[in-house]
Amino acid sequence: MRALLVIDVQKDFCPGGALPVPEGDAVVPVINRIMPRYDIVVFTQDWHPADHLSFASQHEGKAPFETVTLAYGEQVLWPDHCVQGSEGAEFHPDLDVRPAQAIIRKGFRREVDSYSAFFENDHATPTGLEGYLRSRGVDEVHLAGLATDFCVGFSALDAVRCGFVATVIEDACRAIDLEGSLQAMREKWQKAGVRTITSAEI
Ligand code: VGL
Ligand code: ZN
Repeated sequence: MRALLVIDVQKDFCPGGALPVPEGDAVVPVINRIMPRYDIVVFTQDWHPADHLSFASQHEGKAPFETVTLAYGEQVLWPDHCVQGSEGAEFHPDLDVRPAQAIIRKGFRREVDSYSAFFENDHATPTGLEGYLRSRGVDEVHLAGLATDFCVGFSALDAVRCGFVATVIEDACRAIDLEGSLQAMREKWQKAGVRTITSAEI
């Protein structure tokens, strides 16, 4: 069984949102087109409490895109985004939500961010996605969504770590690209054995 993981295609990550990924909305038609090709489609949704510690607003004297050290290590600080129940946390209005068989929410604990769809940023607390996919007989995952160099990227690395064959569909993703983070992620993928394709190759 092959699953498509659609990562964080939410208003706040699209142009006009709180943490816009350049051309973030360009992934929507690509994802809508490819979803019917998969046995299983899972969406993720970044889902933070209003006082989440990944928000610069929670750290005196800190600005977005600076870093702090939290209990589990270094954490980039972001503008407030994807607050639980807010409009910005909604999926992009043009994303076809009908094929989603499960929706995994992440980043809902104040103290821990969660880029990966599989584990929170402490690299230990599971989201439950691994068990969901395994119990549904999945052996291979493809990844699409936002952002290539954060939530998509770390999800792909953790997918391999969980024993799935993992492939990122590059034209179905867009990057934030903070200080070389996209190139750094590509190198991590290569070392870990994450594959990359374009949607034309599916
Ligand atoms: C993301 C930064 C903060 C992402 C989520 O979806 O890539 N990036 N929260
Ligand atoms: Zn977030």
